[in-house]
Amino acid sequence: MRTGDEANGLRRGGTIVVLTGAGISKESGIDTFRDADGLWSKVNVEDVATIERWHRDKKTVLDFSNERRAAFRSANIVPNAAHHALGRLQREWPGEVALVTQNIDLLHEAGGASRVMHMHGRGGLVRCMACGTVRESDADLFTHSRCADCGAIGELRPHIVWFGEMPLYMDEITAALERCDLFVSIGTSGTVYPAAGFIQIVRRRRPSARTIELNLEPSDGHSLFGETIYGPATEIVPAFVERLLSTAA
Ligand code: BJW
Repeated sequence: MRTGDEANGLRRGGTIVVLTGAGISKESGIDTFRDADGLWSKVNVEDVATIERWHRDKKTVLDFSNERRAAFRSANIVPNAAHHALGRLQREWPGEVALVTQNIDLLHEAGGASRVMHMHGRGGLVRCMACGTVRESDADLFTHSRCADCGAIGELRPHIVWFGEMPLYMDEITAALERCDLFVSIGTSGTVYPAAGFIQIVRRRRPSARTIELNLEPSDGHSLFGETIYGPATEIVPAFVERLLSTAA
């Protein structure tokens, strides 16, 4: 493990981009995808999370998302110390903190973050594939569900990004990466693009930026980061934020 103090030297008021993944919500009780006990060890990703599958077999895809919604509802899921620390960072850092998450849960918001870019969509929203309308809804979806806006039947889906679809906010995220002074990646395995390529964008387009990975263990792209810190998010993220804010004080 490489350690250091990348936070030191970051100019006061500089731009920070934080990318989070499933690992930050693990200690809140939400399974990751690719850990040994993760979601993809229980279900085949090709069966439930690709746009091709949606077009071939909507029922299977909708049943899976209904089950996930039910599991989220029944569990007492609350933000953990890492979410709260990032909320604090957004409030107290004397510059921009662009918070980008691959997660569909709303734990960053519940932890006090005011603006979150959910690049893989988020729970609590449905989208009509026929008219494109996005609406707040936590209701289960079925192949006979009808769009309240255009009347199409069987076109409503969760507003999340499946494999083969374009993630959201890409222009805004790319612009933030190209001007950032610090890029922090937290709790992501670095296997899913385009998020996995953000570190390369920063290295290429913003070579002066500090880069740091915080994760339970080295991600696929760990060697591309200038600094790495490993441990549970609830321990290492609050400590990192504390250090960053005291540097800026
Ligand atoms: C802890 C911890 C603790 C544990 N504390 N840490 C061939 C080559 C390259 C790319 C492709 C390719 N073929 C296809 C592609 C593209 C494809 C892709 O990347 N595939 C790869 C798998 C090969 N990507 C796409 O299709 C994306 N779209 C796209 O690329 O559009 C084209 C485009 C081109 C150019 C620019 C822009 C766009 C769409 C991806 C959609 C992903 N969707 C999902 C949704 C699932 C559905 C659902 O939620 O119900 O998003 S899949 C899933 O993976 C989910 C996650 O957001 C995403 C990332 O996972 P994440 O967050 O990294 O989780 P894990 O489980 O992998 O890792 C957790 C980490 O936490 C681990 O490292 C642990 O160690 C750690 N951890 N406990 C701290 N307590």
